Amino acid sequence: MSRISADEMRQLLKVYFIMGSNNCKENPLKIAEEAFKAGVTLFQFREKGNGALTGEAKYHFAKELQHLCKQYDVPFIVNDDVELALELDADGVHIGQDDEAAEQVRKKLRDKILGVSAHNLEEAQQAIENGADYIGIGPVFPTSTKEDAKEVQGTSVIRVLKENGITIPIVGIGGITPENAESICEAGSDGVSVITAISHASSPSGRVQMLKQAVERGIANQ
Ligand code: TZP
Ligand code: MG
Repeated sequence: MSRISADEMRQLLKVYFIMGSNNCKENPLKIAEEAFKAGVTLFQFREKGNGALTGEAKYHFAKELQHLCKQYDVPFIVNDDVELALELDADGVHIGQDDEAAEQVRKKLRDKILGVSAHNLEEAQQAIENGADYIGIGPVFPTSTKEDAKEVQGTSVIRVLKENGITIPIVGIGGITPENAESICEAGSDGVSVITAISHASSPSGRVQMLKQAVERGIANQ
């Protein structure tokens, strides 16, 4: 195996669904399956915050979601927990600035996908140097999903990265909906990563389709 190419990564970032059991009001597996059927391109298992599963329960839930991902050919990324990702032979890991150092995680992951959250040009450059395959930028819009989220930045950081010649695949995060997704991609993002927009949707499949269309419109206007 070799590292994922930037072009392949960009395709996967188009509709990146992130979810944990506590982000759902109904059966999480049912929501995920509906979303996958409608064309989610990448999935992140993010089991954290109030009421999150731990230990065995977390492990089994992750396994169920990974199984579903395999069924629908959606790569399975694990948030923060590098050991879990390796144990499950997941497709990759996403880490933030306060998690294990990206350089170390890259060594452990070998060729698996590594995503790193960055909030400015310096953090982005560092993540690239440390072996990231893509960078998550946000919160782009106000969100109540992440309690310790940093200041809302709109699309300004994405624009700054593009203006400074950053070519690594980029995905926006935070408060993204079908209504604002186009503007994020227009600014230079390769796609959108969302939790609530899909996990709380009365029709997850309808929501995925709307996000996909908005992303394609935004990319066409880059
Ligand atoms: N990182 C920055 S904002 C955020 C994370 C994990 C939460 C995004 O959730 P939502 O519900 O799509 O706003
Ligand atoms: Mg983290």
